[in-house]
Amino acid sequence: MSEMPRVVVLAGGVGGSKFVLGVRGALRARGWDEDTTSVLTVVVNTGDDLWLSGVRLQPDVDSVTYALAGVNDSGRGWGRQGDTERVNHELQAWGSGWPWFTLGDLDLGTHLARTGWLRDGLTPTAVLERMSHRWDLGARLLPMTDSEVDTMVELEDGGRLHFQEWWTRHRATLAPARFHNPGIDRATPAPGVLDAIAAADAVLVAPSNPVVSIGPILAVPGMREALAAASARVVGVSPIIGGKVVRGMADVCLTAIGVETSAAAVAAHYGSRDAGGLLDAWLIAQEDEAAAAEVAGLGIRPLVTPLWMTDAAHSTALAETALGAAGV
Ligand code: FO1
Repeated sequence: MSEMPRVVVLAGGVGGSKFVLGVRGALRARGWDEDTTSVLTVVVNTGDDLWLSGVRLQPDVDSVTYALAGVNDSGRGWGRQGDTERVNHELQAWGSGWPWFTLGDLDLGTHLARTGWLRDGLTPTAVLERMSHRWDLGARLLPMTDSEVDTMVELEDGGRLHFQEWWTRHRATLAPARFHNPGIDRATPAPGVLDAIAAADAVLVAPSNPVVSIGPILAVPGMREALAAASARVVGVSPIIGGKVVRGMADVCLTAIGVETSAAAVAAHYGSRDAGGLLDAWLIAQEDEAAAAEVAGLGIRPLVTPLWMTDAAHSTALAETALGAAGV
């Protein structure tokens, strides 16, 4: 391809951010002069979003933004590098928010700015567009939808709580029966999402949580149809390496929806595009090489490649392999 390919990435938080950094790196490494912002669109999960202490939090949107800006706390996996917690202590003293949930001072600046603009009547898409101008992100970020569709967890014991409480307070230890996003049936993809998918030369599915990160994106009405109709190939990256989740508690989410924690089972969960599913190709780790035949049997092209994104160079190499699998 002689022109810069147009790439759409579907992404959640930590795995999504590292992968998007890699895609930006791979596009930049190809040596075009063009700013990658015009060709790289990231559709970000907003199912993790919540209202807390009067502000709107968008954890996955912020993780991707901060990572592309180079201001993320990469050790912790969320929030800003070198953040402090003065305001958080004050909020705790007032009994505001959740005692187990930290709102960093710099991070709160983001939430306050966002909430102010939402209160002024801007849509989440317009807010994110405005926020993207602060740094040279090299990507256009779009929320999956402008509707508020926060993820709720219904427990085996009949209880029901916000995903963030289940994840951060209980560390996914309460047995989940179901995850759902109230109102998602009436949501529509954010402006620009469907056009970006239709115009894409490659659609990449980041190695994010298949249930609570990629799941909500695919659940927005119209999204699956757009992906099925895309002229680009859809290439996914397994979030499972050596039969284990890389980080977080995605295995608990997978078990809850009856999917085994394996590269082949997640591929089967997404399904082959030829059979009405999502994927044309699936990148699996060398540790999971034995799963390649099973993936091929699903009608999905397996590609065995190193998946550990331990640094920028590895993320870029992985993204380059994914772009190659998409034929660009
Ligand atoms: N994760 C935690 O484990 N503890 C926290 O106190 C916490 C605060 C927090 C604040 C803002 C933000 O954007 C994310 C935050 N996260 C925190 C991460 C987040 O809860 C989850 O890891 C993701 O939503 C799951 O992808």
